[in-house]
Amino acid sequence: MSFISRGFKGRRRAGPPGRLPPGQYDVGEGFPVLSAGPTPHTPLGEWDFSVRGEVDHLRRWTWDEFRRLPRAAPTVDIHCVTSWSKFDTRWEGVSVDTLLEGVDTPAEFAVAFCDGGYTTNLPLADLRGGRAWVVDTFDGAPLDPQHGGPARLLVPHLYFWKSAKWVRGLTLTLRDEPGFWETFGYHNRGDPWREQRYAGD
Ligand SMILES: Nc1nc2c(c(=O)[nH]1)N[C@H]1C(S)=C(S)[C@@H](COP(=O)(O)O)O[C@H]1N2
Ligand SMILES: [Mo]
Repeated sequence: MSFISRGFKGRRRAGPPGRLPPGQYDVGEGFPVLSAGPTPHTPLGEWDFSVRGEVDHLRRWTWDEFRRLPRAAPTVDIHCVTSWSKFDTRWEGVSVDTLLEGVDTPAEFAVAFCDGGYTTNLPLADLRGGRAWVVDTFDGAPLDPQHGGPARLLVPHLYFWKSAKWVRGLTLTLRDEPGFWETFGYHNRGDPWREQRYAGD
């Protein structure tokens, strides 16, 4: 009965109909910070983004080169495995499709790697097709270091741990290699609509 669940859930909101995956609640205006370690601060002059591994040749962009790539401005809902969701988050950056353009590869998987050592694995198919970005701007302002600035991966159709903060590149791989949380028992793919939170879900 709805009045009972409202009593138990307190201020937790349901959000717009049809947009809240199972077991999630709408965090509203808040934006929690979840980091497994300290926030790295890489000077932009030392920053680069590379696509490496199973590639015909290494792709690498300096910060200035990255900033000159064609830009995209996705507004998306994000879903953290700890059960908060946030609707209509506004980002700007570069589509992963743009970064993979012309890359000749037999790889079917990728590992995103980051300053600080965090990694997360994804099927390349989840990074293609206009569903993944490397973003440097949130809500019209440079991405806060706590939230992954200067740049983070954004893969909103999967749980937010796949959206690697302080991302520095993608290693394309023939075989699927579990990343940081995936090694600690989180689901390998992490589709929030199928509630793939932990291995075996
Ligand atoms: N490099 C790095 N990226 C990361 C993490 C991390 O610890 N290190 N945490 C992940 C998890 S579990 C979540 S829920 C989101 C949190 O992003 P936020 O701090 O911007 O909310 O970042 C993901 N990306
Ligand atoms: Mo998370």
